[in-house]
Amino acid sequence: MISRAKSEALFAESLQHIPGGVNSPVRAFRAVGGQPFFVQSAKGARVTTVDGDELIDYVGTWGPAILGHSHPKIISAVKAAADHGTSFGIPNPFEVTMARLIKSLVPNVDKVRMCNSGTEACMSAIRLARGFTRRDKFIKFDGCYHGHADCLLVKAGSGALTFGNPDSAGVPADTAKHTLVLPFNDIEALKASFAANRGEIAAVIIEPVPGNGGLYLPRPGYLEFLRQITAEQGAVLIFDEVMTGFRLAPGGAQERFGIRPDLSCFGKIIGGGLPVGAFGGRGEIMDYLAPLGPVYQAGTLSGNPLAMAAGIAALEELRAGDAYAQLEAKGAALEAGLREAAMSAGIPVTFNRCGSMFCGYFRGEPVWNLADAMKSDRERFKKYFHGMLAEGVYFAPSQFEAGFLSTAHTEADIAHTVQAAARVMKTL
Ligand code: KE4
Repeated sequence: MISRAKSEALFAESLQHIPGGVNSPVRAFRAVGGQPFFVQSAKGARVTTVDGDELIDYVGTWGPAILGHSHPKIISAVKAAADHGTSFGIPNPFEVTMARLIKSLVPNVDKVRMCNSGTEACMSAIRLARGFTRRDKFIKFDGCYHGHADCLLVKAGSGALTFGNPDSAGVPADTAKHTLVLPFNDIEALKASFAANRGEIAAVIIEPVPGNGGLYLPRPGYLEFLRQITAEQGAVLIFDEVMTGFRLAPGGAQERFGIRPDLSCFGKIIGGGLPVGAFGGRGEIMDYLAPLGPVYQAGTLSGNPLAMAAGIAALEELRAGDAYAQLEAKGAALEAGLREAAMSAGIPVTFNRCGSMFCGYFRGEPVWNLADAMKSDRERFKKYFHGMLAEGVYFAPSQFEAGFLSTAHTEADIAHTVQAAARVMKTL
């Protein structure tokens, strides 16, 4: 078991100052029950709680920690940059280096704009696509999360083909109505939506490998069809690679699947753990952005020198070695071990994986979309989550989140995880 005294005291106080005691809802453990632990420090594949417990971390701060926590090259880059100042609000050389690095790794990006979160990146990309096409409607997919901008907190409306409904209090129906929400992996739904909104759809935004409903994969041919129909219909194809970017391949999912989106959104890894977002793509679209064009977008801390220094260090380290081969091998080993653990315990599990992103669902049938994912046994997941935590392994505190491996996870870490899973699954 992990000790909790200091975390509990901190959480009790945090509840007095911060809504729900957390600065982002998923951290509150509401999906798994119990209280969150507080972290004192993190190094490599491990986090250390304020009560002194060390946990093997498969959340990796939700994706940024692809090289493990506190990678020495990232830490020294941030320290060196900090000696020269923490923010200028004036162009600095790091911004040019970062833009050049992103373009070198993602050939579909002619120009890129830095911002401060994945939410900002996706929100801005949609505004840009609307400005470029002079159309209002756009398509997103059930289970895909693109941050918390109003137009993205939308669920399929009753007239799902023609308008969306708010999925959060505070989002006006007038805002939500322009957002069309379709099931992922459903080509017929795409065809029907474009037919019902001919000439009105500005963009389609998609997580090419959705990591916010757990993890599921595009069916063969699906992304290719999406690229074809958006090109035919004059809609901007936006790949939200905030999670998959620079993780599934040096050039992200678009490299792995060989698709050329018009715009791409990035975040997480390119900040090396510091606050960052970015969006980029075809130059003729990007040049619609202020100060060149009529689409406004801005940010006090965009291109912040510390975030840029951290992200540059991360991308250069990823590019230097054989990180992607390592991540694939680690992912395959973890998958094989967890499948074996479930088999030996006689527990039906569907395990989806793409490189170093994964999700195990407590259900025997395949998971290709959110509806499938919702049928998994969440009570079993809760027991599994807490059982693994007691074994010193921290998975995401929700069935509907992806897990992340890093280059810092060792064979011993994976062996411990798999042996612990074999023990815990027998108790489910
Ligand atoms: P941020 O605004 O949280 O930096 O990024 C939003 C975002 C956009 N697109 C994708 C594909 C994302 O996964 C995210 C954020 N991911 C969540 C994890 N599911 C962040 C964790 C949180 O909300 O605390």
